[in-house]
Amino acid sequence: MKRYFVMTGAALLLCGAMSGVVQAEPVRQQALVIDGVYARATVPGQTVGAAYLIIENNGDVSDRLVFASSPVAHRVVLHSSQMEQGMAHMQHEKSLEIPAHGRIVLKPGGLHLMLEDLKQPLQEGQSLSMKLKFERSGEVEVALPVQPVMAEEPMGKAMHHDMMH
Ligand SMILES: [Cu+2]
Repeated sequence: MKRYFVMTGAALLLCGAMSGVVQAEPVRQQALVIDGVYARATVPGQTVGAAYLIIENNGDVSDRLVFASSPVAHRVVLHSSQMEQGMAHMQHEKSLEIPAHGRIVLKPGGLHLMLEDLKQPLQEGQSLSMKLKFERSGEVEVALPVQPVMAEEPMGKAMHHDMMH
């Protein structure tokens, strides 16, 4: 079994650079549009994953992301990360404001949703579901395609960040 995962990981790394990025359909929930969602595939031994998305608020009042959960992880938490002296430094955020007519982008090296204590590895090509709970707009479920480990990102920061866990 262990060998299987090792080989899968190696295959993912090899294919990663060449595969196209699968786009998920935007999800609408009241005044919010959730777009560009994806999670990053994990490498063998990795117990946390990261998910990214864009939240747009077309309403006249601000909203707030207050909770997230996924069946593949014991906890999903919101993190912000910053580079400090060449090291990625992460901070836990309790909630995230989405200003009226504003747009929040979760991306590698910045805000992200951290899937902690994974129950299974995240493999490229899979889709995982995540529930997002907003203060005003309520709960919405999104399907995140799992992208290769090095999908669409400036190498360095993000990888470094993942390796820190
Ligand atoms: Cu994090």
